[in-house]
Amino acid sequence: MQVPEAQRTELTMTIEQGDEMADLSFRVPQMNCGHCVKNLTRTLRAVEGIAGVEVDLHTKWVVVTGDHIDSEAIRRAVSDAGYEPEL
Ligand SMILES: [Cu+2]
Repeated sequence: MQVPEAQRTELTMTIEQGDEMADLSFRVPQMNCGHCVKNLTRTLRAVEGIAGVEVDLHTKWVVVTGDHIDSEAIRRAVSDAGYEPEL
């Protein structure tokens, strides 16, 4: 059975919580539907060093978790996906 993307993200974060994890949050005001959330989540999970991604469509806040978070790489990836991250 396929595990939905959102659950998989939660699972990853739970498993890795014991390690030295840092997180970074920023807003992406252009997000406006579930497609944006899926798209952004997939985009961010592909960025090296990122283990977990949480996206809140209502508040437009994104939280990424990982041990080597590179804000420049995140900015680039999100911009390439067509959004303007506020970070
Ligand atoms: Cu959308």
